[in-house]
Amino acid sequence: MSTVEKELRVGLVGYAFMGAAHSQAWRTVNRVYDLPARARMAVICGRDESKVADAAGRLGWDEYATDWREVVNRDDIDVIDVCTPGDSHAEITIAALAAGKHVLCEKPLANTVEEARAMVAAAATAQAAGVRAMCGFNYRRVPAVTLMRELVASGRLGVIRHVRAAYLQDWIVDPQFPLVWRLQKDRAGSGALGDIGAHIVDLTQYVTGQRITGVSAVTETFVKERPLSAESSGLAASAGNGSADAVPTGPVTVDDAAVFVARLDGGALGTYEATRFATGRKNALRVEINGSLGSVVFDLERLNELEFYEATGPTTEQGFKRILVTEPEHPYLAAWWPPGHIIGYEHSFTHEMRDFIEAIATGADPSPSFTEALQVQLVLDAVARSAEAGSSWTEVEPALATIAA
Ligand code: SOE
Repeated sequence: MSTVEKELRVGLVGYAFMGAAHSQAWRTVNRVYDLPARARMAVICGRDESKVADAAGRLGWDEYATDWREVVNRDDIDVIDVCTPGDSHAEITIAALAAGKHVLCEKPLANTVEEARAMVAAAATAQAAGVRAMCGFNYRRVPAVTLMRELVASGRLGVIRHVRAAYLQDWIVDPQFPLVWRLQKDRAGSGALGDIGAHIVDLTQYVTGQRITGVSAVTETFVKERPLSAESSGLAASAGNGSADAVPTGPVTVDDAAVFVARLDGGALGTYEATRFATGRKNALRVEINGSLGSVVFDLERLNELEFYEATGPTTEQGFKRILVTEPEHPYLAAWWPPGHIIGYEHSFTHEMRDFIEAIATGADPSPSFTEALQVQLVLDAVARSAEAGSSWTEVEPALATIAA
């Protein structure tokens, strides 16, 4: 018997990759978890009417709309889920919070620190009126990652010395891959840095409970000019393209790769790599933490597993063990399948919706809060500034200090 009392009517803005992933999660969450509120997939919103109409039917939404302003101001909507490119996160989120809607905003929170600060301020004002805001760093909710954090927090790893993180993709290795919005600074804010670097910055701060305090970085744009796509054809084509029938091209204005070293406030050293040029690596996210008493390793391509090494007992018997993270006692898993019946990428989003619904219904503060997401944004900003300044050491302000200022 379900204990559901309340319906939360959701409006989702955006219907592409993340819109589809979030839809899947909204559709599943109350079928798996017994929660104090039930999500209703009320309306999906996007500018292109035929595409959003198609998405509404395919993804399971009651209705579609083409104007997000109308959606955020509707009296019958309780939650706004922002899955648009980064250039509209701040505007939609701030309007939705002002209209009293709970907001889930995709990562990275914004395209700039300034926008992120404005979003934090809007969330703080709305929170006083009982409105909740959360940023969608979904990988926190992979059970093995949550377990990793628990192991670090319990002291089993001792003092954390090293944080080693890489997020590797290869989808733009081909120079003929078109100039999509993710390769344009005005739309995406940054490239590999904000899109996938943001995940490893958030994950490592979450898992260790430590904050990155300073960085030294290099970034690179390997392919500087790309063919315009239908999506990017509004951009001015570059001149001097040779023959008259050559495909028009435009400049890539974001980084293809970002590599940096960091210090964390608990004394750990961090190394980070985010790239879209790791040929053969499709979506390879790996985090390794080394402490004085042990180590843990997470690899997204084997997301049901966690490697754990404890430097205890006879040295002849020490070694990394593989924990299969599918027991009902493991985070999030009691509601899914029997042990060994593995889960995947999409489940991280279902877990995200579960936690958000629970926070809204119980009045708890959801995490990652916008302040935590601002902390990530401050790191991204410091990485970009360090790279511009020839890798010079760049301090990262604490988010709380920047809000108070
Ligand atoms: C980019 O390719 C992307 O889809 C990111 O935007 C997601 O956040 C990441 O989870 C997978 O890769």
